[in-house]
Amino acid sequence: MGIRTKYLQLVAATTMAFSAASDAGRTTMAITRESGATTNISEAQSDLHGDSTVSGTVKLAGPQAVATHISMAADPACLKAHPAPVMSEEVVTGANGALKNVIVFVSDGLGNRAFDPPKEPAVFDQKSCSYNPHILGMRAGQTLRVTNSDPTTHNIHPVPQNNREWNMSQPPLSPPIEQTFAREEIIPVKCNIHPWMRGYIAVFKHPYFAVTDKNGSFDLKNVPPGEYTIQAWHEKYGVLTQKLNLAPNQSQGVEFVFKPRAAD
Ligand SMILES: [Cu+2]
Repeated sequence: MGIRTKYLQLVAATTMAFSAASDAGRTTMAITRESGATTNISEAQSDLHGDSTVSGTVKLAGPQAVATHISMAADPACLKAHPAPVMSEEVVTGANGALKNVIVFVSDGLGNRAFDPPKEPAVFDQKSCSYNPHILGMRAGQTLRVTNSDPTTHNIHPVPQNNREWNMSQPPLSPPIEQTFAREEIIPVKCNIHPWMRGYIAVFKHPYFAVTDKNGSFDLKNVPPGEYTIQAWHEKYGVLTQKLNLAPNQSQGVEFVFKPRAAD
């Protein structure tokens, strides 16, 4: 049974009526039951989630990449934060070619399902003159909270293609900067003061994304059954795509292998 069929049956069974309204440019929905009680969208949207999982690993084929060092000598406060040499986070590999910092996500197959963003902010911290996390996955419309944990000034500057560009200075002990991104996009982030600082904010309209850990592992949980296109994005090696058909209550494994060209 397809998710659409299942969903329609669910709607019929509970005799819910949907109404849509536009609130300050953002579409919201209310659900009215026969009793007249109204529930909020998060309850309604839990119906959109499934019980299937896509999990797996991302690997880098071929010789292990040579880690590169970053020099933070231009700012004594940054240099002081690192007694040991600082390694670039662009290519981070683990055992057996495991590739860290790949964002894996559903790129197609959810149709016109709409998911309300979480109320909690997504936190992007500037710590020891690096971005933490290096790649932040968050939702369109969710609050991005940028914090500065360093005793030096940063100037955070996301460089989007499909969202509004901004850059803001954040001296030590400043309050958090809060912003939102309206549209899906993987946005490079730089610091206008420290040229080595580079991170990414990946913005999605749905909750089915994950960033690989040092084992190259990821999990996409609570995915509804359906036919999906899954992508794995890496800042240096680009995008890999796979299609899969996910049955209800199924755990499906997927492996992505980046095969860099010699020039990479
Ligand atoms: Cu900085």
